[in-house]
Amino acid sequence: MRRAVCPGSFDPVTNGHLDIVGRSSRLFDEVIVGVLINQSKQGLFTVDERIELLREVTACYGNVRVESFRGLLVDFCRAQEASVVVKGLRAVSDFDYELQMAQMNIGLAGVETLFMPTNPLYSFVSSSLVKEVAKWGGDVSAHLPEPVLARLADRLRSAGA
Ligand code: COD
Repeated sequence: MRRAVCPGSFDPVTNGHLDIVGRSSRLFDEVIVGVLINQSKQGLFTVDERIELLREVTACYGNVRVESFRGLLVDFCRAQEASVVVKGLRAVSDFDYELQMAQMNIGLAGVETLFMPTNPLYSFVSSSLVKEVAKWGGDVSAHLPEPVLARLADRLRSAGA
């Protein structure tokens, strides 16, 4: 079985992430979305909330699973029996660091990285930028799946932003 991991923080999942997951689901038998548990970084959404949103917006793909992981990505890949990581590349600025991680991951455990060019519609979209724009009342509806948009509005309202 050809199995790939799409890893990230997903705080929250954007249309850019979803585009990569959807395209990966057509290339692999199974795609596992891996949500990093990073105790040193407080997110806007808890890991459980991110997983819930990801499950909701990927439910249309029959071969996508969402799991969390802590520690090294290559250990998660090994536990999931996946030998490929899929990463979206937005711009040259993504490339330097992504290349370093890809080379480290192949050296550590033989895990290959497949780089997928972002859909130009989402090349400037990131979770952090979307949160910042939404916080100041900007329209981010083109960049987020509908359930995420609603949850983000609720969260920012309750945070008094
Ligand atoms: N278009 C296309 N792709 C996108 C877009 C977009 N608009 N936005 C994001 N992506 C893709 C990118 O491939 C990105 O890598 C991925 O989605 C996740 O994005 P984020 O922002 O949610 O997540 P990051 O960048 O914080 O995630 C980093 C990882 C968790 C993948 C990384 O830190 C990691 O592997 N950590 C585990 C610890 C480890 O193994 N460290 C050693 C690495 S060698």
